[in-house]
Amino acid sequence: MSATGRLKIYDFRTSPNCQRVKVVLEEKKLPYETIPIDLRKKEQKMPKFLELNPYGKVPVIVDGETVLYESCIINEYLEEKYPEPPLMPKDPAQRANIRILIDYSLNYLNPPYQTIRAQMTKDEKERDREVLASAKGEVKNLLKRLEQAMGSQSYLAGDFSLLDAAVIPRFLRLEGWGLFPDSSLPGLTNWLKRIKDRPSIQIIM
Ligand SMILES: N[C@@H](CCC(=O)N[C@@H](CS)C(=O)NCC(=O)O)C(=O)O
Repeated sequence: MSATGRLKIYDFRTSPNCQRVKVVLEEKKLPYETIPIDLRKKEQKMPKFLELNPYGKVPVIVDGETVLYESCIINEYLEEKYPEPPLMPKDPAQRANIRILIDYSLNYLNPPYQTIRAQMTKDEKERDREVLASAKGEVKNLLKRLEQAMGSQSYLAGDFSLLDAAVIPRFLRLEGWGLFPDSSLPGLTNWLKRIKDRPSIQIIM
């Protein structure tokens, strides 16, 4: 099925939530127009933008008459509306497991991830080393579940899927903060190396 008109994404280039949607748009080779929203200028809180997304956040996509926000919901919509190439397995149980792992990686893992982020955005000398080390340890510990789920597969759930798209922006940041490569997470370390060869990932790096 081809796109009805050209999809639009309201985007802030470095936003991880926008990046996971752009990965799916690229994987599905959907033509799209990027409308930059400058979060530093609070453009996301302007009345015109709030008409699109009452939460005042990016991303938003416009597909014909359809206006959607919430990155993971947008990705599910893209998968249903533009099923080729498929980014979810056919089996309902496998699909449910992917959704559990997306939720786990974005929500369950969020508290220590945000602690690291808060520390890393400070000047080096302002960082609390103990807090940082403990949060890094906690994230690595939580990532063991993804490492196990992936096993010897090429991507987190076998073939490249919405799970890889959902979590890659977070992993690129973890790598930037020094958590990867990690010999205690060899599967995820290799996956991170491999996934960066995909053109869809290169556009968010
Ligand atoms: N749950 C939303 C979160 C969206 C979100 O927090 N977007 C951030 C950019 S990464 C944003 O727009 N922040 C600006 C603000 O909250 O004012 C999603 O997955 O799309």
